[in-house]
Amino acid sequence: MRIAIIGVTGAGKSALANTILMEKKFLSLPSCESVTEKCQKEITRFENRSVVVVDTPGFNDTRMEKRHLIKKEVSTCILMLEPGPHAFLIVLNPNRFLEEERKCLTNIEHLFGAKEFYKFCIVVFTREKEILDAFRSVEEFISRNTCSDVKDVVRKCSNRVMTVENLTPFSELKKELILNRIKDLTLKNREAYFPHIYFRTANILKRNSEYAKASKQKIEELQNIIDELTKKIEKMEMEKYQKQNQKGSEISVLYVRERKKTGVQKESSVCGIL
Ligand SMILES: Nc1nc2c(ncn2[C@@H]2O[C@H](COP(=O)(O)OP(=O)(O)OP(=O)(O)O)[C@@H](O)[C@H]2O)c(=O)[nH]1
Ligand SMILES: [Mg+2]
Repeated sequence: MRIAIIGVTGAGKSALANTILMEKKFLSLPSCESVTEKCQKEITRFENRSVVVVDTPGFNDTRMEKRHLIKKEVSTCILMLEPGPHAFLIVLNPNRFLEEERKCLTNIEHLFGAKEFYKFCIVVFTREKEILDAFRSVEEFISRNTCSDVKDVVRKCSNRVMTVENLTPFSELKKELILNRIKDLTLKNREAYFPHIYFRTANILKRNSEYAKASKQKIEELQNIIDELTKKIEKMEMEKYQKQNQKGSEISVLYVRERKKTGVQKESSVCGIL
């Protein structure tokens, strides 16, 4: 199973990832700024299968505001979940739904597309204890105490919602509850994974980089061949030049010798005349 954890900064994405892994592998801190800045991938096991979990930075992050940076992280996240995620956990803090959260949901919808994407999503409210201290169920909390945007995203996810308390100690039971919900979704989708354009873009990026690597290698090989051929040509030219030089000097020796001979002959004939 391959899972992407997405949502607003500070909602508890990294804490949820740790709950699933039952280990503190992801940095989770109280902070007024975003803690996770890059996607991180970890692997755990569930029912003899490996489960890949990718934690992401908040998609509302002010420092990630520039859309291309968010896109880059989305591509990284999808690449880490190759050939594509089976589930997206949209993490929300039940205590907050302000402009940031609204912006985050809009960004998510923008980045992943609409209808098809929500087939792979589950809304996860962290701080379960606080919800269940005040309401009988998460459904009651949603119907009585959330705004229309939250209701809307829950509806888009076909009412797939769960609550998690990350601050209690790790437990096998909590891990199982979460992963069973994801397994149900995966079975419902017949093990299909999210086939979004970003997944394709990520693959194209990867293929391009492989192609670039192969091309670089090819260019280096060709350069080596050219270098060798150049050396051979230079050597041949040198030899040719040396041969020519040798011939030239042989000829000039012959010439000098010939000149000397003819000169002697001339002299002797002149002497003879005289
Ligand atoms: N009470 C309570 N606090 C939680 C829960 N989950 C997370 N927190 C706290 O919320 C704060 C932020 O949690 P993170 O896991 O760092 O949040 P994040 O979504 O990964 O934040 P970024 O990495 O900044 O995007 C931390 O202090 C957590 O301890 C929860 O279920 N209950
Ligand atoms: Mg985080």
